[in-house]
Amino acid sequence: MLIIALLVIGGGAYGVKKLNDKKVGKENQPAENENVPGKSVEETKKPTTLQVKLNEQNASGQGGQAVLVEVGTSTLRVIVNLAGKPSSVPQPAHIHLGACPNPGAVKYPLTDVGNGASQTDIPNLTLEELLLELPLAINVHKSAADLKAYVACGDILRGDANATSTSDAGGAVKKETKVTYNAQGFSPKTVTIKKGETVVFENKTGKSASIASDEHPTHLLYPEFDQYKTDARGQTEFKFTFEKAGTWKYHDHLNASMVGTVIVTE
Ligand SMILES: [Cu+2]
Repeated sequence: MLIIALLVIGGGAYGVKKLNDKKVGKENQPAENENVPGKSVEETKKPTTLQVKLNEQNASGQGGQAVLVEVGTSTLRVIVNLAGKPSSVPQPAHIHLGACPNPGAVKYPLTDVGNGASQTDIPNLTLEELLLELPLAINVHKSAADLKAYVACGDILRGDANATSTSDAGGAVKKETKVTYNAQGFSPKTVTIKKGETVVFENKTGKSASIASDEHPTHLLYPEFDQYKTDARGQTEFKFTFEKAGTWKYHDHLNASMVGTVIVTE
């Protein structure tokens, strides 16, 4: 409830709807949306709020979430809330370059997390500007003395508002082919589809994975075919629509010996 209250103060109706679709969303839904089926007007607006799921690292018991919300005209407020065991020692937190679980250099320092929560105002930064700097991840460290131990990490991903741009405006159902990825590898290892069709990669390894076009690590054979660069980054399901005919080898970027092939015919 604290987060919701902060959002109402700082973020406006968009964030509240996204955060709390079930309950608060209805009250905040503008009346003019009533006759718009499916996609609401809000989704075409510039997002001013974004949620980031913070996944527990190293069995810390401290998963949680961060909310990024624009306040005023050019300040980005980052609110971190960790559930579970709050730590009594200050826990350094940063927005890092790169992605979980091993993000790179610090891009924006955040206020230390104390008793599971912190709030930081980053001046002269809008959410839109931040999203131009992806990939970024929010990382919380165990303590100043033990910076190398991570307790929570979350990739900053574009929100649903952007994801809807990939949906088919005509409403036509396109054919989807499923590839399951488990400890043994991709199955089926080779699939053949027609140009314009979609492959759904489902990660059932229980580990992080990121599907990418060969060759590792540059992924230049089909640069767009790279989960890391899409809204599905960090998700267990990655859908990709192949618009280029050819034989496209791919791999799990986080475990590059796992490979498969998608053959796309005209
Ligand atoms: Cu790779």
